[in-house]
Amino acid sequence: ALASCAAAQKDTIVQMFGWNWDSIAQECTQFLGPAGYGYVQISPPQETVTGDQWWTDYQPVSYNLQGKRGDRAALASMIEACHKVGVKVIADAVINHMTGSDAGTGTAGTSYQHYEYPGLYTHDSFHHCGLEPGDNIVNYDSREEVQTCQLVNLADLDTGKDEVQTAIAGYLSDLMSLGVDGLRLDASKHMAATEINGILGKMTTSPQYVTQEVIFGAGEPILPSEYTGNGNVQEFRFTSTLQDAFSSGGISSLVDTIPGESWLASGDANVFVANHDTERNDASLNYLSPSNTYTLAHVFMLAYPYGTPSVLSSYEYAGYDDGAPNSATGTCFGEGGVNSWLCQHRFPPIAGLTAFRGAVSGDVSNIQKGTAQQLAFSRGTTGFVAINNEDATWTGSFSTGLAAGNYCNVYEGARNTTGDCAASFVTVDDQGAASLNIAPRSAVAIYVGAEAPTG
Ligand code: LM2
Ligand code: CA
Repeated sequence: ALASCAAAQKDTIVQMFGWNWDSIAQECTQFLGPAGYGYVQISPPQETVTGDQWWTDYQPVSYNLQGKRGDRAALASMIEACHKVGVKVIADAVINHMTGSDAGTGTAGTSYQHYEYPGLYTHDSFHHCGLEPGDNIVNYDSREEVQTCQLVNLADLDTGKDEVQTAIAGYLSDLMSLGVDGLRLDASKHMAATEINGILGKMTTSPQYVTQEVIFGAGEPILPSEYTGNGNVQEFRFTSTLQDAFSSGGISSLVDTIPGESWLASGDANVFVANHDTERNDASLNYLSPSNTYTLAHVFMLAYPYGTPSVLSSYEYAGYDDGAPNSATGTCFGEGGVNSWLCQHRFPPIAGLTAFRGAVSGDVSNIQKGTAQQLAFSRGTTGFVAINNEDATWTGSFSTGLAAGNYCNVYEGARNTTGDCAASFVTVDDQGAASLNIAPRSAVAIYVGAEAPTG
């Protein structure tokens, strides 16, 4: 059941996957702040192994804040720029492990070997679970194996040890000292919830927001709900449910089935249509999904009061390993072709629905359904959305819950700063009804606060 009195929230997170710090600073000022996004989630900021692949970010070499995306000074000034326009910063914190590769030199010039990171960790800082071959996790039905063996050969920190917890807490506290507001704890499932609690307890300042990556696996012993004492937890069942619904299963029942029985409570959940892993491994919709389903799923996520939503902002890729394009040469403008920035956070429906989410409050009401791929609902008396994930127009008179008036259709984009609608508006009559022709694979969204200009 939904929590009652769902309040307006400026809580939308944008995961700026692969963006460098200077570009994020610019985008905060130019777009994210004015658009009403609550947070940017940045790629892991610490020193990593070198290479062109995106995933080098997930192999820490040290906690020196000099990675591919910029140095400590650039990080600090990005945080300042984002704060200036009311956008908070969440750092992706890779704390379960260090590198997978044998030996090398990191992005800040630190020489390392597997299990030896000068001045930071030595052989004894790591789990050596003894599983043949290579200490790697195979069996996800074993809690011990998942948490003390290695994820794809990545040297697994002994996060139960006091000195390891202290070192990690020192790194996270350093991020906080630069103004970081929140943390995404990478690979949380691979650390005991009590150990994460120990690490957070050793920090000098507590983060304002924490989200933990604990991928739900049917039948597995480690449950997302174990981690709620530390902060939010990512609800991957939301992601797969939207993928199924928008691809084939039908969206009309989503208001009845989300959240599912054993899912995280709304206040504990962080949800997304896709993240950087799922967009690559078919565990979600992605930018290549047909028939506008990727965008329409975002409309549902942002309109529906469940969890804290994250919008992935990523880039086109030809292969799994492809790293981000060079953001120094521009991000949201002037590029095309393979490996270009997608800027999902600027998609007019996504920006428009982020504004909607920041303004509406109230429970889901006035639920209206057409076919199994058509769903409309109100958020109390403050907003209304109709999603037509069908190849035919959805025509009808809809109860919106809103007072009579003309409202901008923010599916076409947020109302602009001069008060004009991005494109068209919807008229609500004295009974709160609107006559709509909703185009195939499209949506309509209106809310109190985005009225159409009069005259
Ligand atoms: C995560 N969450 O738990 C991240 O969201 C996910 O993106 C990370 O995997 C993973 N955990 C570890 O932080 C990525 C990527 C992997 C990549 C690792 C490490 O999905 O493909 O593994 O980062 O960079 C790569 C190679 C893999 C190799 C490993 C170690 O793809 O074949 O394993 O490095 O050298 C031998
Ligand atoms: Ca572990």
